[in-house]
Amino acid sequence: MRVSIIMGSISDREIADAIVKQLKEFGIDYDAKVISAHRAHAHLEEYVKEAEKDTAVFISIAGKAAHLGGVIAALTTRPVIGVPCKSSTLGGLEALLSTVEMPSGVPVATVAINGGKNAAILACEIMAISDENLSKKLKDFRAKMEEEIKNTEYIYEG
Ligand code: RP5
Repeated sequence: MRVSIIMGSISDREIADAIVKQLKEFGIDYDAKVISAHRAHAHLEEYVKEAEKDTAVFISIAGKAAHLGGVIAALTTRPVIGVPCKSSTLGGLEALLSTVEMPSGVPVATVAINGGKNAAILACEIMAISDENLSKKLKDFRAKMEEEIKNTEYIYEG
């Protein structure tokens, strides 16, 4: 099983890059596509229906009127993680609210604005429920973070 990443526009590619980087570190297979919910809705439906056969988790990346995560969630019962993107106009708050405020019944698990890395980690955590190998990788990942924090020194340079 893999993670399917769908971005609303190629302009979201930096967030996709952060997700792919983290998934690769965990050794998780992925697929990444650009499919806008409003510019290509028929293609989105076709893609999600086909992709869900091999997909454990979908990650949507969208900015502005960010309905992509909600539309994907409407088309599948696989978990959907939404990454709201920062915009030059409203700073991403609009995308955060559009993504997180799903009406009851069809959830989108929403991470922080531009939170691609956390989206990948959360996808890994979901997949690790039934995968001992992934579970161990997550524990090692946390231990490494803790070690880095312990080794971080503060030196006053004033
Ligand atoms: C959303 O609108 C995309 O996800 C992107 O974040 C934003 C701007 O898209 P472009 O106009 O750059 O294609 O649909």
